[in-house]
Amino acid sequence: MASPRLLLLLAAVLLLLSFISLNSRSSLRSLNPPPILSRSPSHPLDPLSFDEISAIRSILASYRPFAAPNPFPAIHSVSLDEPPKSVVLRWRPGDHLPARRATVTAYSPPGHTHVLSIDIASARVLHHSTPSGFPRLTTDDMNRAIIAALADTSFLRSLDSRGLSPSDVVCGPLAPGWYGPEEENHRLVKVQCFATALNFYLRPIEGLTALVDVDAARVIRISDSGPGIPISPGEDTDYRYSTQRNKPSAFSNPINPVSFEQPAGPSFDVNGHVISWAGWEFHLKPDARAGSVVSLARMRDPETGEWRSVMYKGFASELFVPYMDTSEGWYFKTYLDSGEYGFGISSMPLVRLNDCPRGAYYMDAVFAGTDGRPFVRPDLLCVFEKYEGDVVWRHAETLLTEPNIREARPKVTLVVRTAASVGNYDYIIDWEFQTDGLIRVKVSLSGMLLVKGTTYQNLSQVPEGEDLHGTLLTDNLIGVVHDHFLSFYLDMDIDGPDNSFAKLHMIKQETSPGESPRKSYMKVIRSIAKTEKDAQVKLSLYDPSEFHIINPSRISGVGNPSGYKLVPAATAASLLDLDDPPQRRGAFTNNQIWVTPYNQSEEWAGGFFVYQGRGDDNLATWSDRDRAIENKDIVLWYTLGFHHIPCQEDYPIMPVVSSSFDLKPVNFFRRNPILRAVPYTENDLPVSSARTSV
Ligand SMILES: *[C@@H]1O[C@H](CO)[C@@H](O)[C@H](O)[C@H]1NC(C)=O
Ligand SMILES: *[C@@H]1O[C@H](CO)[C@@H](O)[C@H](O)[C@H]1NC(C)=O
Ligand SMILES: [Cu+2]
Repeated sequence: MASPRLLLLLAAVLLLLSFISLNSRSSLRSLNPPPILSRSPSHPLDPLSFDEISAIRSILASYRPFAAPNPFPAIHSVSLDEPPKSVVLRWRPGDHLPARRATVTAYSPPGHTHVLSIDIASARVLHHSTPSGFPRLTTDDMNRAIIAALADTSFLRSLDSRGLSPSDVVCGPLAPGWYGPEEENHRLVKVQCFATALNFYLRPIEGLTALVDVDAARVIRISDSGPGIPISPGEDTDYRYSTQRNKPSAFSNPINPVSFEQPAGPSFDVNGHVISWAGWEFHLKPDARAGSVVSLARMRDPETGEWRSVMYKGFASELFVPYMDTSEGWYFKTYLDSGEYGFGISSMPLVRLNDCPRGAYYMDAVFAGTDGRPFVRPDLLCVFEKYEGDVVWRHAETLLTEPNIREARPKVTLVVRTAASVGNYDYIIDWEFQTDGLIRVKVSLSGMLLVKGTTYQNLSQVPEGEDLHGTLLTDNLIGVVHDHFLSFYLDMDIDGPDNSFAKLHMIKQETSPGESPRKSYMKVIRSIAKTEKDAQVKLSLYDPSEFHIINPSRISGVGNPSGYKLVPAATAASLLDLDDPPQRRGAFTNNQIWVTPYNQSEEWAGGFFVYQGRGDDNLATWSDRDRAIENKDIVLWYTLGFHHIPCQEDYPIMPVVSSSFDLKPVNFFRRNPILRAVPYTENDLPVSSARTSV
């Protein structure tokens, strides 16, 4: 247990650290950004500014169908309608910005979804369509559904039978998925509640669900399969430091505050939304649906000085989180979090010094509220340099005695981070850039498990053969088995838009009699995908391939095409039936890799409208058109997956579980691009040393 004096000291150190962090922020070699409220766009891909969103609201308010006396619709999203790629690629700093346009999704109850395209300068609505499909919920929708449930007499009776009144509960607005005609033609929310507690997620009121028609604010049906299932007391589940610090704890000493040294300050530059660092340059913006979007990533060739394009646009396109319990209160929990709730809009401000280290640069977001007015979400993104004590390349020569060769270079990377809190779960997404041209995309999961109430307090009580659909975590709580899949949109433009997808298939080749003492070797067979179906890939350890995006017109001196390869790491595939309704909606997980021809309207792997969608407009349906993809502008899609069998350590809050994938140069550079990286000496860094005892 830390002594009060130590805590005081710690507080003083933290205070000091926050001053240092403020100082290092101002010493960034960046143009000091103007306050977010007065910032105007300076790049064709810059997100809509505060003023632009205000202007769009005025345009909508005087647009005949929405102008008084007609009711103003609920605004579900307002985002930049990016100019065509060819226009963005031609644009140079100093040029006029291409026309600023926005796409607005709005909804007029009951049942009218609007998609509008707006030209801001001319204050005109260019297109207005009323497609079928529902946009993600607004917070007003969520509140309306919860209030309706808590006003329903039969719902109240069910609460009352458990000794609870509306003031004793916290309720969640759950997307119902799509299972047939019931989930069509009207917007639905399933409301489930928890008994109040700081960590209410661990006190489910099991089995009680209100199916609510959102527009009518009316309860359609109550199901209650849970009387008799106790509500966990949720003792000792508050995870805040303010309550934990006074507990007798830990047999180990606390770790002293840690930060890595940058005596000369950070090495990245921020110019509006353009970040540059160590030969990299990219455009970075917050997005209400995707969280963060990295665009126009390019790298300066260290040998020629040429700027070389790597990726036009990359972002987390959709998530699929199916829970594996088929009972009435659980079967529908098969979330598509980005399209149903919005990843960016669910991201709260990052916690300085803890979510991102000292020296981080924070970027605010401007989003539109349900009324169409702009609001600022501060610190949505952070950018920082990372040093974990790793090595980027090394060699110690043992066969030469003279000269004595010991060469090692430290690995420093640049990280872009966001953290979305979609209900109980937190998703940290990192885009990490390395000096050798590698981009690592890392996903880390934390937050609270969705748990199920049970009468069991000990596994010994569970009848033989009964499937708990999860792990008994503590008395009366089961952590339900589930998956997480995140599909990434990766519009790779290796040395220009026209690229091909090459598979380097590795097979066992047997030798012919007498050829060699060896019986077999691994042989690489290279092929180019002609159409989309050739590029639908299911990963397999015993049937491996490398996956390259290459530029067939950019050939190195020795004849290899310039390329980047996709390198999967630990991942998981969905085991649901292809015809299971949730799997049809999450069909982008049917393969881990897909390649589609570039099409500006195919960006959301689960479809543009996901809420109660049937899955008829998604990556799988696009790809099944089997369009040509050879030597064309193509988009790579990779789905990273986690199977999650909860365990006791995930309670009451989960330590992060991470996985990643890499985009790694292959024959892109003539040779190791960081041969001239400079090693550190003791003059570069203040020396500090560990406590030692003999
Ligand atoms: C739970 O069951 C195990 C046997 O499976 C038993 O050893 C243990 O004592 C039980 N614990 C409680 C609290 O009942
Ligand atoms: C672009 O995508 C949309 C939506 O999937 C589709 O309707 C359209 O036909 C596509 N265009 C081309 C040229 O494939
Ligand atoms: Cu999980």
